[in-house]
Amino acid sequence: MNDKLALLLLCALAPVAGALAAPPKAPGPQVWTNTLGMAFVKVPAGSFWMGSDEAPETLAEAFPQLERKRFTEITDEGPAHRVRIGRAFYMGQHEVTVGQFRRFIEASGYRPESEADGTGGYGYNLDYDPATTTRGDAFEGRDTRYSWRNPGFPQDDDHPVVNVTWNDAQALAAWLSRTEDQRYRLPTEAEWEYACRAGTRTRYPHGDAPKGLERAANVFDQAAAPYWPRWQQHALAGSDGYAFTAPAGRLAPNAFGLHDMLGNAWEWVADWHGDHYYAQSPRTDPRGPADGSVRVRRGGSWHTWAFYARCGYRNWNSPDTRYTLVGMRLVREIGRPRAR
Ligand SMILES: [Ca+2]
Ligand SMILES: [Ca+2]
Repeated sequence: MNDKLALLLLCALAPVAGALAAPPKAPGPQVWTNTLGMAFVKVPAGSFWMGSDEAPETLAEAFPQLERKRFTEITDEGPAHRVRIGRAFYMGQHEVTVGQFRRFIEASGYRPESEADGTGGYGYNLDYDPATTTRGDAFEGRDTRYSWRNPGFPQDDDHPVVNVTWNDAQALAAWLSRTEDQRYRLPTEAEWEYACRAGTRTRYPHGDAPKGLERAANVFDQAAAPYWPRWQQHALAGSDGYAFTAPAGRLAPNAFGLHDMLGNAWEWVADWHGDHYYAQSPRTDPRGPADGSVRVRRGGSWHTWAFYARCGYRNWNSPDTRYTLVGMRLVREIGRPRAR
């Protein structure tokens, strides 16, 4: 081989050699996208410790700015117990967004409860004073000015939809199931917590301390505190960059590749709430009490203090509740044909 030919060969091979030498990319989550543009991540079957039974004294030490009674009000988080999730499922990688919800409304003709019942939703209003209302709600409402279309602060199409009810979530899941011939639903409470923890057992996926939460969760932080100066002492020390909702997926994902499980919007789950349910729940695929009056929501929101944005924290509302802080995320089942 003469020198010229050798040089030509070397040049031809160089890009290939370069490509082969490139370090392998870390594998991302396996993502599946549906007709509304919702991304879903496969969450494997497995077991985890659900709930929390930390002593009030321990929590008081960790959250010194909170009154002690707050630590005795959360006995529904215990006992911590081992739960098996019997089959893999697709979990929404993000909360359902405003744009996805709008496409659902336009395609289905569904009227969200806040509009159908004529009472509206809740919204942020700088001039609103909770002291002027009997319920003392933190936000103005119900008011027909507010709905999923308008929570009183600007939202782009990629922000999580709020002011949606548990019943609205059921309607979206049913419509998607019908049009795509799949089985969509809200996650069970156990699936939600399993997905939130993603293999961890600490208060937050990154550990027990609120510090660091700002990298993965849009909560009540230094960006939000100027809007609510009287709650300044409860703001996270760091800044996640958002005073109100953040575009879905802007902050770091957990080990399953899921974004915003904590913070941004509270997420409806399928289960009724039961104060003593964990003491007697089935150890495999629990589905919540057989009946009840309030449905569970999980994960905290853009307005939530760190203590209430733990993976184990449970809150609830009636299924027709719509609020500035509450949204949803869906599950798509794997390998289970839709019931006909
Ligand atoms: Ca924030
Ligand atoms: Ca969330």
